[in-house]
Amino acid sequence: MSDAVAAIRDWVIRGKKNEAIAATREALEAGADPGAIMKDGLIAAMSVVGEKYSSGEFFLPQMMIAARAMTEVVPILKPHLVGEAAESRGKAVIGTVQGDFHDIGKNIVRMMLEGGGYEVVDLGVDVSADQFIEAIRKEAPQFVLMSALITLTMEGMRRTITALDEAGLRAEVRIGVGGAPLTHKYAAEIGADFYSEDAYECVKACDRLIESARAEAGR
Ligand code: B12
Repeated sequence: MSDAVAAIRDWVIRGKKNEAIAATREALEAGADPGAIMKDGLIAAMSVVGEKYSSGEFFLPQMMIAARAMTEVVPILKPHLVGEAAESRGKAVIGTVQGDFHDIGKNIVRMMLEGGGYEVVDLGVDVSADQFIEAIRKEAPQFVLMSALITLTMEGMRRTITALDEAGLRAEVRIGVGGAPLTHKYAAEIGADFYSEDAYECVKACDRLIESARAEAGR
């Protein structure tokens, strides 16, 4: 990892948003790879913050100021990470499940999908199964994407999928799930169509599903 990326990571861990912003601008001007700033700088910072919180070195306020620093740096990176797509590839409804207020990862997924040419309807955080159902009826998306960061709130994904089934909507959409505590195994167990470990993989998974639906329709 370059010194510039390490510096951004360390400013975010310390919650120093102005310094993190300045370091990010400088690194971009010096030609640093924006993908590396995201992955090895910002996302790595959040892992360290999570570890420090788990070990008792950090408390909620430190976690909050680090999260705020990260949230402020992301828009600076956005134009360097995502292009302008010419045509819409498809529509996705995205939200963080009920009881969960973590949205940094979801917002990155939304940003990368928009850059990849998808129209994204963002339902925000603490989204109930009923709210997902209402949005599917209104928006008719190809994809429903759910994020969860807390082990206990992951069950909101299962509840939502069951509710979609009961509402007769399950076959209308492809369901993708993600968030730090998720696994392929859990995604399969609750009947999701895919799990991706990061935003880049999520765009690729949606692309693959769109391509196979097109191939199927052309057959
Ligand atoms: C920042 C943070 C916060 C911030 C959130 C700010 C915000 N606006 O989101 C604040 C300080 C508010 C917060 C609050 C809490 N937090 Co918190 N938080 C974190 C922390 C440090 C980082 C999360 C993060 O943003 N990571 C960076 C992003 C980019 O990564 P990501 O979310 O995983 O997203 C990537 C992928 O997972 C994927 N992805 C994400 N979503 C989706 C969706 C789809 C469809 C797909 C395909 C992919 C995908 O793509 C993303 C980008 O590549 C984690 C630690 C950790 N290691 O995760 C704890 C952590 C998640 N928090 C935790 C806890 C306990 C809490 C609180 C309960 C604390 C409290 N006592 O109040 C509250 C929860 C309140 C609530 N009900 O939601 C625990 C959860 C423990 C558990 N396993 O259940 C963790 C793991 C910390 C810890 N080690 O204990 N938190």
